[in-house]
Amino acid sequence: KPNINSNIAIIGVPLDLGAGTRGVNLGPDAIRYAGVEERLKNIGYNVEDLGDIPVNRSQAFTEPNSNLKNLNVISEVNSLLSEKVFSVMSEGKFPLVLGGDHSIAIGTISGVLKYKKSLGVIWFDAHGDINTPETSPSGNIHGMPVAVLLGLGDKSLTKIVGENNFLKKENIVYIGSRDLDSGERKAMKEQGITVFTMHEIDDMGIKKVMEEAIKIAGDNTDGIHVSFDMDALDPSIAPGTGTKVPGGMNYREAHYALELIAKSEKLVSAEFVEVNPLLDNANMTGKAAAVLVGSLMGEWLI
Ligand code: NNH
Ligand code: MN
Ligand code: MN
Ligand code: MN
Repeated sequence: KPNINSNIAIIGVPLDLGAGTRGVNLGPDAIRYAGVEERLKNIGYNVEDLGDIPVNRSQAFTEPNSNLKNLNVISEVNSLLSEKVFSVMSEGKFPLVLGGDHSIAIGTISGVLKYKKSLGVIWFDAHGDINTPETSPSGNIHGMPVAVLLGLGDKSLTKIVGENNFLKKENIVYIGSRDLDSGERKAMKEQGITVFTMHEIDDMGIKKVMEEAIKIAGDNTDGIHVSFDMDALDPSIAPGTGTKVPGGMNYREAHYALELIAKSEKLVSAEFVEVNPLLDNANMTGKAAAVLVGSLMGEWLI
């Protein structure tokens, strides 16, 4: 095993209200049924599954035309998740969060930030997820978590992170981007955020990209968090996700990227999101997530 905390706490977040397509709430169980816990136990981790964060759907879809759809439920779920992640880390455990739509990164990462003040984040995604309510083309909050973590956007979301607790723009790096909205490109440029799009992966190769990404997220920080949106992968190997974009990372690029993060021995927390079993083929995407967790946690080491 690489030098990663050997006590893992799995937290499921069955939330799909941040996405435009229904069904990603079924993602946590899809990853569980793909055997993620057994996989980690087999390589020597102590694993406990803490079950799911409750999602109260009774208040959902009351404002379908809002530019912050389902804000109330999403704020509530993320507050609970943030507390849970913080308490897990305070107990000396590694939080492995299974989504759910990507809005849950607000809860996961804010929880980690309460424990590790200077955190690096590696964001694998076809998308930028750095929209604000003003720039979002959809009003779907899963397209906004990075903005919220940087302190931009609606107060009821940024307050979950906390005034003096925001992620630093120099500590986040994107991998696999290929579908950015115009407001997102502008925000990324203005903030000076490092973005390794698919073009850079083609150009530099995944090894070079990851060496730079690990430097950005890992040098002068208290550790690295991996936020892995399954749509970073090419849709041919991960069809069960709501916003597929052609030309994504291939199987070995994704695994090798996560293996290099394991090797860095700087990993402190992780989340795998946007698995939608309703769009999938025999849980291919849930299985892909479970196998990627293995690579991130050092399963490849002999
Ligand atoms: N950029 C679009 C939006 O903000 C799509 C976001 N969808 C994602 N993000 N799956 O990862 O609505
Ligand atoms: Mn995303
Ligand atoms: Mn995405
Ligand atoms: Mn888009």
